[in-house]
Amino acid sequence: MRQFPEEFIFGAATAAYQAEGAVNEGGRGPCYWDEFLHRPESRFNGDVASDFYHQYPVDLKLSNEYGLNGIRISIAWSRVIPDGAGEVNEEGLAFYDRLIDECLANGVEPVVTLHHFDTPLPLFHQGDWLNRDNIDHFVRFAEVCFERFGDRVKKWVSINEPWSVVAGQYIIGHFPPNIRYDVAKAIQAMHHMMIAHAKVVDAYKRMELDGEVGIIHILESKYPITESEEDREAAYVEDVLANQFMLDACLKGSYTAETLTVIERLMSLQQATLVVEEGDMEWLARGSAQNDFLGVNYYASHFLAAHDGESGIHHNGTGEKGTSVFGLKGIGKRVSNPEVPTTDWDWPIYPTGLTDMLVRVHRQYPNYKAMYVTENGMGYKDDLVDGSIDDTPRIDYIAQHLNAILDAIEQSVTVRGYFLWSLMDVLSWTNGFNKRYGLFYVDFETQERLPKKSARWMREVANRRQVI
Ligand code: BGP
Repeated sequence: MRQFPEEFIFGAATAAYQAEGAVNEGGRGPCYWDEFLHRPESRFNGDVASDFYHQYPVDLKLSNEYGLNGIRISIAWSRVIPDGAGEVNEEGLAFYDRLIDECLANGVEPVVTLHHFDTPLPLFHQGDWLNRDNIDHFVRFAEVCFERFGDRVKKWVSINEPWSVVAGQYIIGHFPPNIRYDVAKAIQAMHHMMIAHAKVVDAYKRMELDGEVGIIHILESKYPITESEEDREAAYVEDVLANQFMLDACLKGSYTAETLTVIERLMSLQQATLVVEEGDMEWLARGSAQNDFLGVNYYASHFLAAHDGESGIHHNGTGEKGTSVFGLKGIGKRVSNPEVPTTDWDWPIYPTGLTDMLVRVHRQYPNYKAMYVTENGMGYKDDLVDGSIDDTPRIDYIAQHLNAILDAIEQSVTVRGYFLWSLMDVLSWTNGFNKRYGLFYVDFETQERLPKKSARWMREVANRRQVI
């Protein structure tokens, strides 16, 4: 039976706003989600979430008991620098000291993300990543964290999923500031995020710390639904926008001519041009030479058809299967592939897309050094029956994706770890608490944790380093 490499990390992931709660404790300032999810029409918010701020000793003990040797956590920028740009908050730093020490005491390596969708509110109101000042504020925050935790944290992630941030903020509109179909803004913000990433990598290396630093991208493969030229073009354009533009930035350190042709055409559809300031491309080049790894988040792939009509998007945020619509003028339309099953939130379950993506990065960007699959998992409405949770569909999903990783490793791709999204059930940004991903079920009334069937299965997988 195939085995994962000896040093392979079997971990699970969390993110500050989705897990911590305690939004008014420890001198924390608000991030933009606090404001957004407190509108009267909001169905949920992250005030308490999974109470990780207080429950982390329980979660780390469980991680250890269930065979995990890695955890992704993120540091909330607004706990450390409450307004994003001003004074550093010692209480915030002290919380992460305790959390990191608890990870290490349990033999669970912390992989720490600096930006997981949670820009501090004042900086958000100044334009977030569309405002270039955000870059320098973010680099300062990163330096504060490197200085304080760099002795104990050996794997750092600058930014989690730039594409999801800008797609949510400027295309789908389900993330604040809720702008729709503005592909030009999305592209410009991604460019700034990639400069920020490069500067953070450079800062880490300048500080001569002895760990690794990288970035995480969500990388969903895009396939034409038919072999027609028009459908192939739609898949190609969505791939350049969502994947290749940023892979070029972080791994090549420059945008290739093919990438720029697509990007410039998309900008011109909105009478815009990509603004690249003097020195930007030098930063990208410098960053790309110093990355230690690429984190790949993978949940789904998409099947594309040509689309001549206006843009139209419906986000399925409730789990009402079959309600999603995603069509962008000048790009294409996501369509269902009858041979590919989907989750209740309409996410196609297509593990081959993960193998294809890992192999593609390996071939197209041979300087990537190492990849980690930093998120993968299945949103599911887990039912508590007689005090236990049978989440067999999630086990099947994870097994298929672990096998997809083994397929890539067999093709010489360097993959060093797998982090399941999520460790325990957490808040889902636009879906709330009924879209669960955790290995550990959370009773959000009592904050009690209950290992699901998948947790017991995962323990066996990690122990044997085999998919069982
Ligand atoms: C990724 C994010 C995570 C997590 C996950 C599941 O994009 O990095 O924070 O939320 O997706 O997404 P959702 O909660 O929308 O199902």
